[in-house]
Amino acid sequence: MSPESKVFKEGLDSAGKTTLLYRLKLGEIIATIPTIGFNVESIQYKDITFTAWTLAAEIKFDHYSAIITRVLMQL
Ligand SMILES: Nc1nc2c(ncn2[C@@H]2O[C@H](COP(=O)(O)OP(=O)(O)OP(=O)(O)O)[C@@H](O)[C@H]2O)c(=O)[nH]1
Ligand SMILES: [Mg+2]
Repeated sequence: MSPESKVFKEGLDSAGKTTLLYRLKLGEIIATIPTIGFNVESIQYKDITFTAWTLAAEIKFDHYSAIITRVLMQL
């Protein structure tokens, strides 16, 4: 991973995407609720800075492909 990278995470409902995002950002496990839409956080981890997007599992690719395409174009 380059010093500044962008990461897009997608996974099954309750797979732990948001938990991992905030574990890296805050260094601790926080209580989460199911994501509505998506989370975006800029994270510094060791000597790497990256922007991480986690997308709600509830978002269905066939219904929201335009939204997802716009998100991916930011990466
Ligand atoms: N046992 C266990 N539980 C975990 C782990 N990671 C996350 N969880 C739990 O799983 C539940 C769902 O975690 P989230 O991080 O909200 O999952 P998500 O993938 O963001 O879910 P959506 O936002 O609904 O897509 C929470 O109760 C977490 O505490 C893990 O590694 N082990
Ligand atoms: Mg989530």
